[in-house]
Amino acid sequence: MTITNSQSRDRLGRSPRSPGALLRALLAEPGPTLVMGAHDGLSARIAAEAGFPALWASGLCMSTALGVRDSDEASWTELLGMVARVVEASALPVLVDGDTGYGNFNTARRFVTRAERIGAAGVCLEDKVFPKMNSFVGDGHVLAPVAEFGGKLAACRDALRDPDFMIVARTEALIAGAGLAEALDRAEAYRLAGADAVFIHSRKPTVTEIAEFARAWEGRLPLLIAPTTYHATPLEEFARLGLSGVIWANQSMRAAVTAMKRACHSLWAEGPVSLEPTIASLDEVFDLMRYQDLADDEKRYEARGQDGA
Ligand code: SPV
Ligand code: MG
Repeated sequence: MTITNSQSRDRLGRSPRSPGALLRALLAEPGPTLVMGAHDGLSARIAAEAGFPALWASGLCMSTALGVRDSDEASWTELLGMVARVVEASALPVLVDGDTGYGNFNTARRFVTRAERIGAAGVCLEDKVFPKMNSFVGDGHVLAPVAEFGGKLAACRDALRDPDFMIVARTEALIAGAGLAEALDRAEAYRLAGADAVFIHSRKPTVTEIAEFARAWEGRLPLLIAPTTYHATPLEEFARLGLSGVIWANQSMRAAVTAMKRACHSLWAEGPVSLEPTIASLDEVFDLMRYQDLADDEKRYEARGQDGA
């Protein structure tokens, strides 16, 4: 399982390779790369400190952090503002959840080129119609026509500057109940349209339909999954299926919801006494945000200024 990034990096953790090249290299390594969901600078920093080599800027989680539903209620510029925070907070490659691309081929390529410019490593686009609804909500998931979505992928590919920036095509065929054959046909069409990887999504409680897809796919492109509902599957099984990426899409946001609820209820009902030992100290927060680096830099630049005076 990939848990570290072996690329050479400088003192600040920056790599000489582009974010897209870094993500490509990770997905090409043997075994699934574990990609952690993030929704702001803090969750990105915590995921990086834990050891994850790449991040997923989750539409669900960024929407939740903005206080809105994952049904294209946040504008794409609002979401890219969040993505910028995720990118800046760590030196890790970030795969951006671009939902449906917010309309047609033109809005999708605008989104993708802006994501590239703010330093993301790739964008994942899904083959539903705008406005989409989160894959775990309801049954009204309408798939976009295959040719239209293929054209959208091709337009995005053509608009990019970095040839290594990744376009990941996500098919929602299994979510929409369209079946395995439709999912495979769509993934193949998206490969031919220029996708660099495929994200096959499922909301079944077991890995069975993902396993069927992965076996039939036979590694034509790197395959990514988000095992939100089939989380009990051992990671070794994902490796056996030849998966390239496993995205823990929303666990960090859900952990934060539980912790914030507990803290608010406890403070309201009982006051601060029982809460304090269960929450991060301020020193822990300052360490995470590297306040000490700022103090060190202050001394360094003071000295540099005196050298030149
Ligand atoms: C997201 O994180 O927004 C995703 C993955 O699209 S999921 O919510 O699991 O569908
Ligand atoms: Mg999403």
